Amino acid sequence: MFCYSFLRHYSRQVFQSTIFALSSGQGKCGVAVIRVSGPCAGNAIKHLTAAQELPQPRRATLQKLKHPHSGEVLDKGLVLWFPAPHSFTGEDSSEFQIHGGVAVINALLNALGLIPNLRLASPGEFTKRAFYNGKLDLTQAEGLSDLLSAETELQRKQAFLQTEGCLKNIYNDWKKVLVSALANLEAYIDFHETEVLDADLVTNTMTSVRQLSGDISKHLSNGIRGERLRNGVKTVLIGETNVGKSSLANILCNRPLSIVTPLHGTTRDVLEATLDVAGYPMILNDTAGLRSQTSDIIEQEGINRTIKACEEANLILLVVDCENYLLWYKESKTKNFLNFLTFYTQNLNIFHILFDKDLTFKKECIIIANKVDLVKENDLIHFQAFKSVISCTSMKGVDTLTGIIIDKLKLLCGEPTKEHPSMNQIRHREYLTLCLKHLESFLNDRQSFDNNVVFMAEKLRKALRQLDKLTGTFTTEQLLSVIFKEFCIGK
Ligand SMILES: Nc1nc2c(ncn2[C@@H]2O[C@H](COP(=O)(O)OP(=O)(O)OP(=O)(O)O)[C@@H](O)[C@H]2O)c(=O)[nH]1
Ligand SMILES: [Mg+2]
Repeated sequence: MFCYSFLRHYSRQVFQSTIFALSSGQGKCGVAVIRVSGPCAGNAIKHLTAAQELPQPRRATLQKLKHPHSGEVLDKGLVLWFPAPHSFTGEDSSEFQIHGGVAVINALLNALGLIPNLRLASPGEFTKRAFYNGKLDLTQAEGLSDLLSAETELQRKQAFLQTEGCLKNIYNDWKKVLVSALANLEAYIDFHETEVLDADLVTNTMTSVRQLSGDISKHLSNGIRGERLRNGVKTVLIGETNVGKSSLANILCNRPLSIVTPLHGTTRDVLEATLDVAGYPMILNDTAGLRSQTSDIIEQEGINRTIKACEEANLILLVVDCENYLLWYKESKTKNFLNFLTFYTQNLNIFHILFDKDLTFKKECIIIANKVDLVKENDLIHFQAFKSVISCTSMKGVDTLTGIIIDKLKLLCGEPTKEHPSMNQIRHREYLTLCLKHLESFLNDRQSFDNNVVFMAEKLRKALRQLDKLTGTFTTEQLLSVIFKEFCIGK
């Protein structure tokens, strides 16, 4: 009968060493938390408090903490005892909440180092132990790492849902589908020549694998949003020289990121700022203004960099000078906005980056007309085609523009939800893509079911293996060290 032995599950591991580290942030603070985990975590409490008995589990008690050799009182703080398996790591653990001064922390860390079998933890070691002890899977561990690095509200939300197991649940459900499909195939292999099997067995198996393959494809294409939310939306300000790109960059950043002068070609480099826009992370680039003719090699290099940034951008803020637009408008016979955009972007040599041949946008783009304060009242009517008409000098239209930017960020990142959590890392994409490849290859073999069924089962096994790698049911020490080294010490 079907053998499940290729599923290598991690059973609870017993580590010999007991590790400790400062788990709260570095530097002076009100309260610092030192965490200890491993077989001697209880001993740590006994050595530092000189008590015979351990405190009641999970109850904070205020105790004097003493040097394990001299008995000198180093500090007074809360002591907590978490016997295994009811702790973060799944091991015996203890926690000391002490005064957050640098010398106090060092004194306690030195004291712990004197206790036999205790050593300082390496980065991510607590979480790694939690993983080995089945407290969390790899996607949850990654979520935890992201939660510690989250800088915006929606990054926090996405990471938190992941620590809660939202991705894990989806991937485990998919694994169940594959395990059951494999069981069907095994039944078919073993019995179809000798016994009467359910007539729908093959059809049902194919249907469930097809459904799964559709779900994974959808998850992969939606995943691009989660990746943007995790990494930040690369947003590039682009346009002719002197149109006010840097002025707008400074407004969006709320600080003088770039130099602004009345001279054309002021900005030479790509300047970058990371912003939190209504909870969405934005990596904003101000760039060198584009013009076709320049003999200045520094400016030319700036322009090359602008083009590169534009190619890599998720969102383009294309800035146009109102007065320049009016000049075009008054001379134009068609007065067609798309004609203007073609003319403008062709002049700047970025038409091919922004537009497909049929004049649809390749990238998300907001077209902004700046310096509206210089436009006469009766000319304002000619700007109706612009979504955003602003003045960086008077701030007119800037709030509306911010709203438009937020809408675009929503579109690009989506909103993380419990029901439809998004994959968000290259690691996820790699394994899911491989999994899908095996499933598609399986589905394409449909015609040769009878002669090929053993071979087909192997394809499902390979697909399942990718999901196992994703959740860490099957993994290598090498991969784990890459994931856990992202963590700080004490987590
Ligand atoms: N009247 C008016 N002047 C503006 C406005 N925005 C910017 N300026 C002025 O336009 C000039 C150019 O502004 P920048 O922000 O340096 O323009 P830029 O597009 O970054 O220019 P480059 O870096 O040379 O490509 C400066 O003198 C700004 O003060 C505006 O809304 N109205
Ligand atoms: Mg500039």
